[in-house]
Amino acid sequence: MGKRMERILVTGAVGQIGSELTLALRARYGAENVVATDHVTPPSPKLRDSGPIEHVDVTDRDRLEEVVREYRIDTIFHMAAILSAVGEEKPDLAWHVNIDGLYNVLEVARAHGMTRVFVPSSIAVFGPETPRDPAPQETVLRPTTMYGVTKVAGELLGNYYVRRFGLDVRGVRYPGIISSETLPGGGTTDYAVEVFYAALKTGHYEFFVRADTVLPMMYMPDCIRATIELMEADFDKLKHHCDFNLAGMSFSAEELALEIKRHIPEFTYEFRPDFRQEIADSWPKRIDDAAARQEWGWTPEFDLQAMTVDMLARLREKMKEGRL
Ligand code: AKB
Repeated sequence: MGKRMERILVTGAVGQIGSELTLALRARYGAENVVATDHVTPPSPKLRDSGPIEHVDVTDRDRLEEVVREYRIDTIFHMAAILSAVGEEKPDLAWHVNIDGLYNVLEVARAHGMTRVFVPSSIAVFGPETPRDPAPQETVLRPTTMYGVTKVAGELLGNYYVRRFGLDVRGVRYPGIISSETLPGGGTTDYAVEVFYAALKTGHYEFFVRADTVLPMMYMPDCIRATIELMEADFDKLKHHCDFNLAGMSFSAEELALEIKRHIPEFTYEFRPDFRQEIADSWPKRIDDAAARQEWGWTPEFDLQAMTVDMLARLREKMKEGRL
């Protein structure tokens, strides 16, 4: 099993995945052992008041190292990143945060002899030359976005640290993540989250992709479980490290709209593709995640139907509490 993860730091803890991952890690490893860090202050009292919290911009190595020292951190979940759509608008920022930030995290982890580091990758590592249905584990990685370029480099860098320095770095290629707690910021798959909020709040949604756009997606409870299961897996059973394909479900934008309409019959929608369509078209429709299944026993639980029921129930609850 290797060394235990005892003192954990999460970067990007205010983000879509980071905010829910931090709470899950606090529940599992003890609230005082999980330090939430971000360059912005968490708006959610749940995150702010449930454990230690520090201001860290991952591009500032000295500050990161200071917090690592102060809390005697042995494990980092590095969730801070610029996503695909913002990355196309600000490629310079995407490079700085995703590459320089990652390099800082890996160097600090190496210098402090850390137990383990989680570095997320994405379906954005694939490009138009990759087989789309499904994208194999071992395949062409020629993305056409800056985000994708940084994610390929991140996988290579993580694998390099495993081989060259013996640092235990692990990561998955996340599909689009659907969740009810924190909105995603600046991704191409954001429509699959926004549509739920719009259906409940205004009854109408304008998709920024075509009706027939099919992308790999995953519901947050599966995403959190996959992340923790990979990090707790036996190192000796892993042949891959930072580049596991990870599948949940796949559906077209219209299939998603119709599924929501089954629960909210008055919901209306239209399709007005913008620049994000080109990004979506460069990504696969489905993912072959046989390696994750074989090496650490991955199995998703949520399909489109189960996810829709749960999302609507959680968002209705938030609405009642005045949090939507
Ligand atoms: C994005 O759309 O940029 C992200 C991703 C698939 O990595 N959600």
